[in-house]
Amino acid sequence: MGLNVAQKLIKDHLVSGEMTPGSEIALKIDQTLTQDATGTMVMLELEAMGLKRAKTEVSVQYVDHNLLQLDSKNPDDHIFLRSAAQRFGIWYSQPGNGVSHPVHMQYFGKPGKTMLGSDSHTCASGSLGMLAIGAGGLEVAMAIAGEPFYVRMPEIWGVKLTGKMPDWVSAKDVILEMLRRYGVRGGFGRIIEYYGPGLKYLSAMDRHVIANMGAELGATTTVFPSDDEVHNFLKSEKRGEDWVKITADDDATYDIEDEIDLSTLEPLIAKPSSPGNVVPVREVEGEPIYQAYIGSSANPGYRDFAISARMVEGRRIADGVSYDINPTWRDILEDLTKAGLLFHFIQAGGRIHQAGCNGCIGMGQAPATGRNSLRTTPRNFPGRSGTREDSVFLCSPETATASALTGKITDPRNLGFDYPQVELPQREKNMSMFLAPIPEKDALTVELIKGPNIATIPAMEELPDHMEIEVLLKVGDNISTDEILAGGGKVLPFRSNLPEISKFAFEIIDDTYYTRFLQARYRGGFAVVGGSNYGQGSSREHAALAPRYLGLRAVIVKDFARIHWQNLVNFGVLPLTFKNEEDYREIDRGDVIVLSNLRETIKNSKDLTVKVRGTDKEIPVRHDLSPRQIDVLLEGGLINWVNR
Ligand code: MIC
Repeated sequence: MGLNVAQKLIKDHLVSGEMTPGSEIALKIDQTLTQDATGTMVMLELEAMGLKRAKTEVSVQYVDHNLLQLDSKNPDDHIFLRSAAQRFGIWYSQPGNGVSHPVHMQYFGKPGKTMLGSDSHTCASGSLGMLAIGAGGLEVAMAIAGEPFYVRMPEIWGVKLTGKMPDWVSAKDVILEMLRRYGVRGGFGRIIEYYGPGLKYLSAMDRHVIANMGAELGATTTVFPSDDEVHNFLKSEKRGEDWVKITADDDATYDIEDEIDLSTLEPLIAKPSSPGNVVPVREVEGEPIYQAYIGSSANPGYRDFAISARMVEGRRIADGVSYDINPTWRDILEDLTKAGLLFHFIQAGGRIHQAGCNGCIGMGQAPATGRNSLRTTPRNFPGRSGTREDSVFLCSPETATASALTGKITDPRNLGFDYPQVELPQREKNMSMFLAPIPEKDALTVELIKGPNIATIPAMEELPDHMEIEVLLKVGDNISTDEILAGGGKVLPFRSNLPEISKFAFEIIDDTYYTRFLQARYRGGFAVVGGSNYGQGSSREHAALAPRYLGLRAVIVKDFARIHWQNLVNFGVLPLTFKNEEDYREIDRGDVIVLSNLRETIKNSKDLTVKVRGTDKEIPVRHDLSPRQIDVLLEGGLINWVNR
């Protein structure tokens, strides 16, 4: 039987396991991507493993998240990362070069290759016919060291695209349509593969928009075929020789079949505070806005900026609106400047920011309390913008810019002028802001330069056989890692300092937690109980590591998001799910739960019983760990496991 694109990519990289959905497979990893907010930990982990040199074909360390230099912490991290990249044979992309995902696609992405990245939006490179997956930093460190990546074989969800998008509708509306239909857990355990005649109207960068936000559907990744459009893209980047054709066989099938007729789409918008809260723009039209924000890895391309620039050309942004222009990468700034388009933004009253992640992860540009902010970014989880009481909507550049012009949420079709046409520029290849790896003999003598804020990861003890721990926190559905451990200007500078960053654990939910966690730590730790899709969003391993450092030993939920579940295991936290979802009601905050004979039980069975002390409640729960993960957990986490 013929294979689809995802199956071909997996088959070519399969190290062990069966390609049967649900069973654990191991994949050879060709490329890695790390960014500064997760990369400092990765480099410390490589140091702890005693790695001599990266074993991948290409590994790149980007600096794009922590660009606010309020004091020496972030610049110290940049210098550390630069030294570590040189030490381990990794490319280094300097601050100012731009957001990892589009930059990687432009300079390093290759059809047919696998990539593991310590950022959940790594999947964006699926736009080129790569198998690109987001994971926790420790797993990326393992991949850099040449180890395979373990993941459950996903189901392949084929989405056939037909028709052509109408004017004022663009790629962002396609992924918002997927989120409207299926919500933030719709892609769990799946790879989304787009195919069909509609593809010819989607440029490689449009596909990046769609692949990027597959993360918001909870998908393992997204893939597109490597077709003529990908070839054209690589040729325009002067890398035509890197192209190989990868398309689904004629008789290929999918585990799940689906279709979107692009011609029926209209401008869509995700309301606060979930990317899954999608409605047509016309339903919320007229609401006053405070901010319109352009850029981020979710709308990074030249087209996205150029269309917005043409829309504001010769016009003024509405009074009182902050129109924030975040040119995702340096080349975009060059191209917009050469084409004279930057001028239109400036003249219309736009605020120009540097190339990087910026306000997407709360590093500046926070909106005013309760005021509506329209963003082309991928996420609007509560508080992620940096403002606790925020009201963030996600939409296309067309909708954000239309709303900036009128001062209220506006369906761009109602602006009353024609849809601007955009020509893609001829660009020069400019790698001047990359530092290439140096030869191994020189690299081995490079010293790691650690500023005072860079702390070594403390040792973690193995899984105890008996736990009697208090449930300190009970949360509902869809808790994101932004709520477990926030980003933003206050917290991100501590990404390389676990004791300090742990002070912010769950702070967005309740800022009294830190002291209560510390007290619980001395009583043997604590547990968290949650609803469905626990830990959705970012790949940040700090969201597992910081609570673990404070004494988190078990999390019991209805179900987990993929990357966070894996991160919990990697740092020795027992992830359990209720066998009967209604039992979520049976455990309350303040209850002390008892887990006995744990080490033997998890080895021999998937089923466990949680007792609630002082009651006769016995609650059946499950773990879904592979034998390898059980070993890791018994050791107290992946670092201990690797060391032993
Ligand atoms: C995000 O979009 O949430 C981030 C910030 O890029 C994260 C990575 C991080 O927390 O460092 C992600 O997506 O994994």
